Amino acid sequence: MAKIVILTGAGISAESGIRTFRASDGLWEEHHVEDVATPEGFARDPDLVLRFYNERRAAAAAAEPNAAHRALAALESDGRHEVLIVTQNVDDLHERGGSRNVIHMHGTLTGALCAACGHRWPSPAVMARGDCCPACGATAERPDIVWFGEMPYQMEEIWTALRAADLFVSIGTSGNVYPAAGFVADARHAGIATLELNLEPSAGSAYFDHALHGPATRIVPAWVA
Ligand code: BJW
Repeated sequence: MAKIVILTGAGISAESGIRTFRASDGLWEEHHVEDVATPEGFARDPDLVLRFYNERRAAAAAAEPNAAHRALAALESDGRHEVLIVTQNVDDLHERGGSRNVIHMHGTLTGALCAACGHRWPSPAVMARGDCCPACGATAERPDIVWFGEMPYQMEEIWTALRAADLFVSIGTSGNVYPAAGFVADARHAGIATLELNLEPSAGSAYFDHALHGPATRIVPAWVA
């Protein structure tokens, strides 16, 4: 069975109505993503950061998986491919679209994390300052999101899968944020075929063997078919 590792980014959820990061210059209410998605930003203004994620949580819950999410789920269940989706997205549209083998390397909007003891548990729909950790009782609840300067989740598992893959596919990501942006170079180094599916050429475009450009809901089902 052909082993395929698929990296996805905000572009795959764009047509479900979820805003990408680097559209509108990466600004959210005049704040740079880098300011609301850092431990320093959270320490400086926790209410702002909690509001940012409460809004994103509501937007993700209201969104529906699109044809690109469903096409990847069909690829996984066709019995001919071993598919691992490594997503940078914190929404759950891959799972709701039917995918089973998904790694959320940047965390999830549906998770809470204790900054004191590292315990992880399901997030309330609206996270407020002062909520306690169910494991240690500290009032250190934060979104279970990997912010800039923090280590993404399951990196060893991702690199192991990447080294064993026959094909690496990158979908809907600008290729600006590491370590995910480096996967294509890692794959090339390991002699694995690489394919980019994106609205436009990404920052790492030159590294890919092949590319298809266009909206994900058109080009992902076309590639899978
Ligand atoms: C469509 C479409 C449609 C639109 N159809 N396509 C060098 C090496 C290693 C690290 C660094 C380095 N230099 C700097 C760093 C540190 C930093 C980093 O990368 N900074 C950059 C700004 C340079 N990285 C980190 O801090 C990471 N941690 C880390 O490196 O730990 C140490 C380490 C070292 C070595 C190995 C392992 C670890 C952590 C990064 C955390 C990122 N967090 C965020 C926010 C949290 C999640 C959230 O709130 O949602 O994650 S930032 C934000 O960017 C979010 C995204 O997951 C991430 C990537 O964005 P994405 O998905 O690519 O979205 P966009 O908007 O940029 O692009 C969308 C694309 O879709 C575009 O190309 C569109 O054209 C396209 N598109 N519509 C198809 N319809």
